[in-house]
Amino acid sequence: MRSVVAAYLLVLSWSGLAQGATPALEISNAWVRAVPGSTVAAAYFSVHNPGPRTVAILSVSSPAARGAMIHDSNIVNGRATMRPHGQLSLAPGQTLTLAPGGSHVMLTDLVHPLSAGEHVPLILDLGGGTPLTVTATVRPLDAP
Ligand SMILES: [Cu+2]
Repeated sequence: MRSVVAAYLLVLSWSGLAQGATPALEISNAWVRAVPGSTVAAAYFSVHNPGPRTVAILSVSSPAARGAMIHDSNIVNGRATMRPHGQLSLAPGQTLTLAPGGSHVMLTDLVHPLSAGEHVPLILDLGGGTPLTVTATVRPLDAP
């Protein structure tokens, strides 16, 4: 009986901790550029690490796409290229902006074509604990 009570108290304090915990990363301005007729789309956001430790986004997934990966854009010999970035590491206090022409999350094999105004969840795996879910808004092709 005593162990049951102890376990119950442990659960209570654990859920209290979880509720009081702030997300490890702060995400703002999450959006996806809609490309009509395309099965791929790029997602962008700003991410800030307010905590005292380095936090890494290990991977990204989305229910809107069968594939998702972090990409870098570069101009090599006058041609735009993309390559996988691996994880995104943020030092304490650091802010990173994923934006057109730079890093982005490549959504591949979209479940259905995206249209402007739609909301797309992005699920960020921070390595352990609950993944961070971000809602990105779809903007039209000509969004800056
Ligand atoms: Cu890409």
